[in-house]
Amino acid sequence: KDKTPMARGSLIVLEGLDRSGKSSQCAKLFSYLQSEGLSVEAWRFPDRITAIGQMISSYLVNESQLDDKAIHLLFSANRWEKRALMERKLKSGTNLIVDRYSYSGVAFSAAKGLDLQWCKAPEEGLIAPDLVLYLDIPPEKAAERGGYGIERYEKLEFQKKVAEYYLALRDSSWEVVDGCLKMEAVEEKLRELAMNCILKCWNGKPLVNLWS
Ligand code: 2DT
Ligand code: MG
Repeated sequence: KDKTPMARGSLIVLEGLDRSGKSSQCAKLFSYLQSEGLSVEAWRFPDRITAIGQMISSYLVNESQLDDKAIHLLFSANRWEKRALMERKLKSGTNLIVDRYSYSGVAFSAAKGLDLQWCKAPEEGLIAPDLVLYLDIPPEKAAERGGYGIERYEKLEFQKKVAEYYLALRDSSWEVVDGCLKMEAVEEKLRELAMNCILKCWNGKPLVNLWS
């Protein structure tokens, strides 16, 4: 009741299809917040550095084959292994800008045909993002942008399915930003939305878990 609100950092996630501009925008947002004197770190999932992350990476570059459910659980475990650190960072006032999170986890696996609820279950209890910035771009348009790489999933037909599942996962933490706008316009929009979110968290918006 008379709980003093705790100032904390915010968890800001960028999501979108491959070639939607996510990674560039993460980098830009990160430097901007840093230049504003805020405590901020840039994270990404999969985190390919850890032992689990290396298994994921070798799967993505087709050096290994894994059952669809097994790889789904590895992606999730890769987030779980960073959960405690994530909570400490947020509680100590550091803002996190994260390139992909549970929404990618669910959308990509569901696009392979796995049951949506089954895909969501292992994400339950991870920290819920304060803000999800979804860079919305038609899959055809994304495919035109310098082409896809050679990794698994980087194919137009598959990306179309992923896009459908992403939009089915939208919740109140989401802001859909038109990824077809000029890079500078997207950057400006993201800055504004991020600053707003950071202020709310600093003023004590409570930390909650997925899927709330
Ligand atoms: P990058 O291109 O961003 O490195 O992603 N993916 C990602 C999943 O299938 N499940 C997940 O939980 C996450 C985080 C999306 C590599 C690919 O991995 C997919 C693209
Ligand atoms: Mg990629």
